[in-house]
Amino acid sequence: MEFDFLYKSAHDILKRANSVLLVAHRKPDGDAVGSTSAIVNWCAKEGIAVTPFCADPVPPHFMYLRGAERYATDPAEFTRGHDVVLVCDSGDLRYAGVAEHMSGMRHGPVVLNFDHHVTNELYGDINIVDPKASSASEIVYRFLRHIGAEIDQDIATCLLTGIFADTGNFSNPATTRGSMEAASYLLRRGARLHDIARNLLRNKSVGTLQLWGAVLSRLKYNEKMGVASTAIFNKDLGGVDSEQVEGVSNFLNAYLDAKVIMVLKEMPDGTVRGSLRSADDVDVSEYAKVMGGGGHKKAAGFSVPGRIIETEDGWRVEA
Ligand SMILES: [Mn+2]
Repeated sequence: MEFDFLYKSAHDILKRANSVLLVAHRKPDGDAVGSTSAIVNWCAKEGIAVTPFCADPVPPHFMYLRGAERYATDPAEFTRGHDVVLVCDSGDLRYAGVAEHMSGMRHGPVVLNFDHHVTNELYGDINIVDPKASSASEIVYRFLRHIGAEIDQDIATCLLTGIFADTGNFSNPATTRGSMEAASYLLRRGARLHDIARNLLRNKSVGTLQLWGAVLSRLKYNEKMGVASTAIFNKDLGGVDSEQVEGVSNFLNAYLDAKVIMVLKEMPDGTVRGSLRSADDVDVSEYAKVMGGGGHKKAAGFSVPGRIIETEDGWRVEA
């Protein structure tokens, strides 16, 4: 109910747009690519000119989604006079990787913000932000349902990809009646769940799993705090792409019963990135904020300069 007017306004703006620039956040995940590709496909059916953009190339394992091959990565896109910019799944424009490009847009486009991060900065002219939604894809789903759009198999597969990814394959606390009902509707519309599971889960290399092994072998557990933590050092990465270790905190969250899970990772630029997860009712975004970061109640992160030092019962970041 509270969003009805916003859905209608966003629909009116999109219908009247000359051309829409659609932004998926950098280092795109299933929800970023799923939510934006769904809109690409809907715009194509409606005859709305749309250009999807992502600061990083969309990874090959998303190419089963129609529209995933269409993303522009050249920031020059922001100088081409798009009159509407729609950003999905980004709490702020820095996270999206487009803050500078956006501030350079002289003609002042209308900005639409579809998101579910609790830390969302409401940077849009229209903000459809619901932290209770499992995913940005669930927001796009509600939007499309509200405006009476026909959800075809391609759109359904895109949206179910985002819900599947952000609910941790329907296992984490974002798995609610609402997200399951959306998933159920999308399956009725022909969403290809088998393709989703194969491409999102069975996409790890042997090198990646060996790296996970090393990271898991140094897992520490602080019983008093209920915090399980581990660290990924520069030397671990060897030939493995550092993005390939992102999944390890989700893996721990799925299989280890701890209040909070923290994975620290040394980055090539001399910073340490912390990734926090909780399956409990602990709000890890509060922890992340203390460290200058942000995120969701159940999944958050931060970044600080320094390197990781092992201590007796945990880890310390030393400048
Ligand atoms: Mn998301």
